[in-house]
Amino acid sequence: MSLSGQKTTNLDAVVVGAGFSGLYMLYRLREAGFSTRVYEAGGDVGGVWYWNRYPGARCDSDSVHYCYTFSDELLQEWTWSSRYPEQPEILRYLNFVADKFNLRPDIQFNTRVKSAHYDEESSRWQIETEDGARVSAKYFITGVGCISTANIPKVKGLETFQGQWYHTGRWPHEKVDFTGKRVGVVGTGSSGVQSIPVIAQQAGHLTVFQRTPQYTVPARNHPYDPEFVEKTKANYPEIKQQLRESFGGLLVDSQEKSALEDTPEQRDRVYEAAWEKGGFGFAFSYTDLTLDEEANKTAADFVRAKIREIVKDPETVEKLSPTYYYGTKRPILDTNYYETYNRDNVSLVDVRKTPIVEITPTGLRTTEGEYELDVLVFATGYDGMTGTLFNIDIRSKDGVPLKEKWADGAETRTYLGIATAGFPNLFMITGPESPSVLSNMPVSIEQHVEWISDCIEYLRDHGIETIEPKVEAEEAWSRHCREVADATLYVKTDSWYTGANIAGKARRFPIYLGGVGPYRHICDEVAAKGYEGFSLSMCN
Ligand code: N01
Repeated sequence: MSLSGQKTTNLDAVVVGAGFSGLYMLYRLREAGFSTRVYEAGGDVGGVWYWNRYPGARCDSDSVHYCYTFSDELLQEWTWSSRYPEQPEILRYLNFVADKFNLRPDIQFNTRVKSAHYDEESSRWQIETEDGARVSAKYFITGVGCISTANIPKVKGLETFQGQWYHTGRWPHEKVDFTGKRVGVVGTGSSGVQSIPVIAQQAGHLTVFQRTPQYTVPARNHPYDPEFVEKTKANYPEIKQQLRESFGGLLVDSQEKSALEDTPEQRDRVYEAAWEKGGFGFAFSYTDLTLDEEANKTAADFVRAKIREIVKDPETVEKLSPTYYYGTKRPILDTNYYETYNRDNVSLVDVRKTPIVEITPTGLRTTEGEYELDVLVFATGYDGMTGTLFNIDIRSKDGVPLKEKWADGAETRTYLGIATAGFPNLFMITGPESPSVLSNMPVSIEQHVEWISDCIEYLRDHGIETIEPKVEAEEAWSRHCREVADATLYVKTDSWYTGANIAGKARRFPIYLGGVGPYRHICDEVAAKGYEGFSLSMCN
């Protein structure tokens, strides 16, 4: 049922975002007969894949697993070219999905949702967009992504810069030409590590401003051979089941034992094989790499040895060698990242030692001196997990802003990472305290979308007006989430996971680390028990 031409003031559901989450949410709700509208700030579908057009942007989960699995027809019709395709191919895929399922008529592009206030009297969400339009919906569903609010450092003088500057997550649609230019890249997370080798090939000179050196493992991207694709397509039912039951929503070779059970020689063989194979397998080589300091050190030492082997200049080796616990920032995959520092046109500046002081009209100044630049690229990441949710003024039935409920220091946030007490009929796809960014996102997105649409159908079929977590269920979930995280090394590292990258943000670890498969079972059990832990109120 399309909404085109219909009155839009009263909808069953409003969904925010037309990326992987929003597209599938729309499909499911529409199939179930709910009038649904998606609002999308971008000019087209794609979510992160619409915005992240920086050089070298590509996925780093195997593409045959980094996709929807809900439609057998779609799985058979779409063919991925390679293990880690570039952004344009992933964007083409999402456009293909939107067209195949005729989703566009129910998506309003170039429209940012400004506020969503729950009105207890009507039991409806009152939603306003930035252009002043208002709609009312029974269900308000966020599919805004976990890392979509760009973090642009507040460096003095940026407005005076006479060259061009960009953030990787807000890349222009037109090609940016670096040929012969003096380029600076600030940041060496996944976006920096992907873009630096590509920019280096074009730039006259590239200066990388690094605050924290990173562990990265070769991606070893390669075109798929047709036989592999055919076999994969034939096996999708089994693959889908394995992905859903897996720990991270990925299929990787992992040894079900501690790194410390192997001798140093055995470990070297395991790590070397994973390094050669490329991909996330390295991070899963042993079960305790993010649990035990000694086990962690074995993987960290291996990567540091690789850096010494690859990079020629000893001073650069020193600067590039990470010291934090391996894997406790987002593991990174690269193509020729460390090798890039052997190029004559690339230099590395340690801005932890010599911090950035200001941007000048002609470049960037650190405490050590000024670097003249024509182009400046901020690969400085995002206000993750909550930043985008907080940019919408979401208010509870008592008028409390979500931002206030989750204020710094608040220990309790969500039930299952899907819903939050005080906000009836609000659902968050891959919300805080779900596996989200520590999983292969499409797998987690499909799980949430299916759980949410099944829930909404249940409410309709049982004459239930509202659903909302009970405070005690929420407290127990937040506590469980925290206890699982506290048993790992993740909480000991400053990262965007913990909010440490954003000045003034409270430190917490809002990701459920219990694993995708076990988490799915918990959510399914809650539903099977009539939405245990939620309060349900009947229609009058
Ligand atoms: O951002 P990041 P990202 N001065 O936060 C540095 C996903 N992703 O865009 O580590 C100087 O990881 C910061 O330094 P530090 C993926 O989940 C996926 O790269 O905070 N430096 C860091 O080096 C990923 O984790 C894909 O000390 C500053 C960098 O900027 C997430 O997105 C591709 C600074 C930011 O790294 C975010 O990745 C790309 C400052 N003021 C992204 N502020 C794939 O699918 C920050 N930094 C492959």
